[in-house]
Order: sequence, then C-alpha cells, then structure tokens
Amino acid sequence: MHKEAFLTNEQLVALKEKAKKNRLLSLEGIYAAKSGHPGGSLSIAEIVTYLYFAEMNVSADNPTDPCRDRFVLSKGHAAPALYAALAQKGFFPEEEMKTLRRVGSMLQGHPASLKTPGVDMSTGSLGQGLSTACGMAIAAKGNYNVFAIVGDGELQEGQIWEAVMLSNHLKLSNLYVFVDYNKVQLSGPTDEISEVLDLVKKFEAFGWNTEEIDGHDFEAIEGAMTSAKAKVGPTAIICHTVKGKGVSFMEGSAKWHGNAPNAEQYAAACAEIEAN
Ligand SMILES: Cc1ncc(C[n+]2csc(CCOP(=O)(O)OP(=O)(O)O)c2C)c(N)n1
Ligand SMILES: [Mg+2]
Repeated sequence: MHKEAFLTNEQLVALKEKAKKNRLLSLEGIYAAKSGHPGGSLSIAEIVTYLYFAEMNVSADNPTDPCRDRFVLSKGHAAPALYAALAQKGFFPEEEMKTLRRVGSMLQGHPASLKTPGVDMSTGSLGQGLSTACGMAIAAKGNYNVFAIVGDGELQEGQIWEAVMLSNHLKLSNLYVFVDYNKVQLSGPTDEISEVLDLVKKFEAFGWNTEEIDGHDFEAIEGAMTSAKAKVGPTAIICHTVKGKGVSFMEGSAKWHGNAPNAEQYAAACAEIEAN
C-alpha cells in the first residue's frame, strides 16, 4: 500500500469535514427522494472530496472554462456524492439536494451534463464513462487532466477494457482512473458474481501505471496522485473502499446498493456520521 503525507494537518482536517458533509448531503438527497444509491455514494466520499477540493482545476465562477480539469463519474448511480461535492464547491446551493430525482430538478438520478452546472459528462449506463474520459483526455492536448471513477462491478463491462487498451496505446498521461473497489455490486459481493481477481496485475498487463491504496485515506490518495503525476501513461488508482462507508448498518451490504433509508434509519445514519 502506498502512503506518503503531503497534506498539512489543517488541510487534512478540512478535507475530513468536507467528506463528512458530502455523506450527509448525499443521504439528505436520497432520503428526500425516497430512492437512490447510498452504498456507492458513501464509498466515494473521500475520492470526490479530494478531487474537488485538493486536486482539480475547476471553479463555479467559470464552469465551462475550456481549460478546466474534467471529471467523469463512470459509475453514474453514485450521483449524490458528485452533486454534494459540486454543491459544496458552490456550483449550486446545497438546498438543491432536497430536489434530487424530482421531475424538473437539476439533480437527476444519474449525472446529466445539460441539466447540472459542473457535470462534465452524462453517465449511468455502466461501462461507457471511461470511454468518454479517454476521449476527453485525447482532446485535452495538454491543457487539462481528466479524472474518472469506475465501480468494481462496472469492470465487468467489456467496454471498460477497450478504453483501457486504447488509453495505454495513446499514452494518455493526463488520465487518472479511480477504481472504487468496494467488493460489492448491485446484488451481492462482486467476487461471487464475476470475480475481478488482481486489479493491479490486470491494469499493468494493459500497460497502465497503478497505485493501490485505502480509498478513505486522504494522505494515501495524495501520495498516489503525486506518484502518478511523475509517470508517463494513464494511471489506475485501485482504491480499497467500503460500500456504505460511515453508516455501520449500510457498510459492506448489497441491501443498501439502491435503497433509501426510512425516517428512523436516516436519523441513525446522520447521527453516526456526525459523531464520527
Ligand atoms: C449497463 C448497465 N447495466 C446495469 C446497470 C444497473 N446497475 C446500476 S449500479 C449496478 C452495480 C454496479 O456495481 P459497482 O460498479 O460495484 O457499483 P458500486 O458498488 O460502486 O455501487 C448495476 C448493475 C447500469 N446502470 N448500467
Ligand atoms: Mg462495487
């Protein structure tokens, strides 16, 4: 496991607060909508928080800046975590989270770039987002970096590996892919459905640089990004995560892949996140 500390203690504390808020906002939206995907949203809270608050060159003042860094949430069902980060970043008011999944809302169930300020790519059909990220990285011509998050279950889609193959062939050094390796997909443990085996070996066999980290550890994410930036070619950051992270009764369970909490469960979840 890669781990190096570059963040100051102050920055680390601030990022942890942002991730906590990210989880609360995701759950607020899902609870209000009475539907959505809490498990896969909670598992990427640290990754999206790091990208939007410590890495990416993006600004709510100029959301369509042609030179901004791009983000593709290839596992689009985790939209609440992306919306929460964008709200925290000032792309729209946090209050909007309560309109999640409503007809006419800017916050649809899956990311829609024509509806939501700050969303670079519409996603939701698993397997496709990485191809679009690859295309964006080609189009960047050195002007920006592209970041994508893919799910471990999503890696079962063949199109993922087409994009992986081409990204190496084109030596896309500006492409960084975070694998949210939470070991659970929609209906159960990923390895019981179609095992992913050794992801580091897999990506390396396709010519990629790899990092393997705890995806809930900001210093590890920082260390992986620093090492990735020094290398030529695309990088896959294999992030060991916990589906439903932060809410004990949701952790590691496929039951909370696509279920909203009831009032009692919502209160318990918020209390636990707040207390952490
Ligand atoms: C092409 C396609 N097939 C099926 C689905 C339905 N679906 C949504 S999430 C999901 C499971 C994804 O698992 P994983 O990538 O591990 O996501 P996470 O654990 O991060 O929620 C499935 C099958 C979809 N969105 N797209
Ligand atoms: Mg998963």
